[in-house]
Amino acid sequence: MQETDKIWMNGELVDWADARIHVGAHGLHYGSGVFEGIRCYETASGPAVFRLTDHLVRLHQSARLLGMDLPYSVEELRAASLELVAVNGLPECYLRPICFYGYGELGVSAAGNPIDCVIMSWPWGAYLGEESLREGIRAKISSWQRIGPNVIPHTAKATGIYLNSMLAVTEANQAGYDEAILLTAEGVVADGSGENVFVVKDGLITTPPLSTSILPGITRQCVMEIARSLGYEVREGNLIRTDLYLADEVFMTGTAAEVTPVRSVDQAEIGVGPITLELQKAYLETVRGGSERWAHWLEYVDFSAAPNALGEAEKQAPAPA
Ligand code: PPE
Repeated sequence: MQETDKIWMNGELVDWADARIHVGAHGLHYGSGVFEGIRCYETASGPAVFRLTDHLVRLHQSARLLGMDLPYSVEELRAASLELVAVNGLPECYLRPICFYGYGELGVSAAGNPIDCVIMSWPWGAYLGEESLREGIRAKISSWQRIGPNVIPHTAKATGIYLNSMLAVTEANQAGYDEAILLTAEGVVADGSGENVFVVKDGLITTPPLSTSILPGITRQCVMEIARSLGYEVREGNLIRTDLYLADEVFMTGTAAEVTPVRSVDQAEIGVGPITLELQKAYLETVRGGSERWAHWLEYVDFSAAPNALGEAEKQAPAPA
């Protein structure tokens, strides 16, 4: 990963190399943490973090589901995120807030452990490779099932859940595919290892309902609203694997993946379709401030709060010849 200058850690900005935790941290042993993935985009009015508050509200909800009482409010984490982007001086970056049970007691019960809160920011390009947004990706139905709602609350973006995603994406990659699509124990389509899934058939756009062991994706919700505003009918409904095989178009959404076309699922060739590309274009315009209607989704970074940040970056840039 590309290192940046500072990391926000428990209320302080520390140097990237100094953001350390003890190996006895509870979160390392038991996956007891919650996190977010957020993108900041450069816009005509300066860098803006897309739906920052909504992501931090979800972080708090994830924590509640794990019984974690986060020591920082949404407002405090929001201010910290905006400050971090300004200090690191990157107009386009990915933000990763993570809160986990830290070092104190070891043992499965988290009682007695402090809660550590960290925010990292660094440049993260296209999630599934530069070509993926144009050419689409090849997905494989995973042999690993999505964890059920009574296994771990899937509504929480909890770190431990991602072992399930890691197994699925590793299996898919080893079989030569770009990404995995997971089904639930009942056999309906849930999501990708780090994205929500949509199917287009005869002009109708369908995505699995929130009850289907999925993360309530913020990009999913944006794309549903954008699609409806463009006149498409969007439905939340159960999908089975053959709906993917027979789809006119399949695409995935996520903060990291944005809107990524899926050009094949297993052996079924689907191709990259026009509705997917239309929604991708509308989404990418929206996140970069190109849509008045959704302008309220952008939360602008105040670089004047960290006057040295951009100045330092400029000073390090080679002088023009
Ligand atoms: N499902 C899963 C399992 C998921 O991890 C994500 C985000 C989504 C759906 C889409 O959610 P949203 O970002 O709110 O639209 N996955 C994050 C990447 C995980 C990773 O570290 O890799 C992300 O997109 O930031």
